[in-house]
Amino acid sequence: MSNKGFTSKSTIAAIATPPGRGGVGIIRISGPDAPSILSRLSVHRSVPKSRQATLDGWLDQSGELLDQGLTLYFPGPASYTGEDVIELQGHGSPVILQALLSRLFELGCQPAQAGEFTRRAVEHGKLDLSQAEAVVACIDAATVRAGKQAQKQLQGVFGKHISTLMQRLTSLVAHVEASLDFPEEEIPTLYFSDLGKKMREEVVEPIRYMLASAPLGERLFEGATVAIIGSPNVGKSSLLNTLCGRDRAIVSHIEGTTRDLLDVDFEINGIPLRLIDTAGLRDTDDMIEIEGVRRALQTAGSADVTLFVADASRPETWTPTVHADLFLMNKVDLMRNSIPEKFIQMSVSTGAGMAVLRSSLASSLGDVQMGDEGMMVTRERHRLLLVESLEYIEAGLGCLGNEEMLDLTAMHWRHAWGLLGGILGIGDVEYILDRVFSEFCIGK
Ligand SMILES: Nc1nc2c(ncn2[C@@H]2O[C@H](COP(=O)(O)OP(=O)(O)O)[C@@H](O)[C@H]2O)c(=O)[nH]1
Ligand SMILES: [Mg+2]
Repeated sequence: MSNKGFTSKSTIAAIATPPGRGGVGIIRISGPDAPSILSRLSVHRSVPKSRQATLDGWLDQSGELLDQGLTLYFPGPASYTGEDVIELQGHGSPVILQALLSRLFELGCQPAQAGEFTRRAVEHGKLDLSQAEAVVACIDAATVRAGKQAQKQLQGVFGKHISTLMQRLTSLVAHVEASLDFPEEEIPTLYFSDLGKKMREEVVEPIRYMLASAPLGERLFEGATVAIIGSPNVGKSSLLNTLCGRDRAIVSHIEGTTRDLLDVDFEINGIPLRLIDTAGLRDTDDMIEIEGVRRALQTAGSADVTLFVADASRPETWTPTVHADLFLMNKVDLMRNSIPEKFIQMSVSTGAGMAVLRSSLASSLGDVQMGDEGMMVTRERHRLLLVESLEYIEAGLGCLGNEEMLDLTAMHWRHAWGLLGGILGIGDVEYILDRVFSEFCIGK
């Protein structure tokens, strides 16, 4: 773990609970002076027993009681940050919490930067960088599936897979380097083809497997947009209401009912989605509807997935005029003759075909079943490092056949190792840390 730029000498404090009033408000303190500062704040003028919730009171400058609640003391290194940590659990008044915080600053605490508690945990080797990122993911999880995935990463399952790949790389590089050290020795060519085979099976294939999960993994946290387009009256708004399970959009037999964009958040298989209903595509003289159609086309162009809806009873609605990912034939309760094969046949009225639609939508969002969900790639940062490391591994494999170029193989593979290390925060990664922790909130 890099200790470069390691300046965790100060004692930091921040309000850890979100802004606004709440039942409980929590202030966290971390650093070497935490116990002595607490003993000047507490009515008991002392630090409570470690790891025991203790009823406490906290005083202002003039010795008056500001608030009372529980104080928790976690001596380092067995604490979240690895330093002495103190948590004050008081009442959730923003004014009183702010007054307590100001008092802590008077007593010598520094304001914590965004993510500084977790950053200190990384600097003290309590978490690797992928685990620290998982802390943000746990907070941001919009679905239970995303939350469970973030937990796996926080437990270090993903990081463990990366370090296993790094160990395998190290051993393969060592084999190449050993042969470089003894150039006079006759090394059978089979030796190198075996090394190449091992590299493909033990490193390249697992990385490819992990990368295949990235579209799903990233969408699990970033969400995806799904646009519904089609002619007027085909049942677009009805579909939106059915998918999200509530009466969100006005449905009527009158053409041109939906003129503005209308969106609703929901999930399919735990993937958070924003579903966007649009104005029916048609030529019209109505200025507002023209603008609605323009916005519909724009939305269809930028959505992650576009659903084209047609009306089984009106073949004139069957030809999409813009790109679409899934083709839905609605109202098959009215007619189901000679429907082109690319359409999913469905009826919002009867519920027919809805299960097929949901699963097709999930697969077009990249949903996959993984044997080990802990291998899922959930961040662009991880994906880019994996892709780049794969390029260097391949470059190294390309040089493996030629004895003159073996040193290049070792060099490329060592570089690939360093790229994988970047995922865990190993190496000279100050700039990575700055970027990763800029995503955090204060108090985490
Ligand atoms: N028979 C039948 N009618 C439907 C179905 N889906 C929607 N409708 C009706 O079609 C009309 C237009 O629906 P709407 O959702 O407003 O269409 P939109 O203009 O595409 O948004 C309404 O009268 C709906 O009740 C369906 O599956 N079967
Ligand atoms: Mg509509």
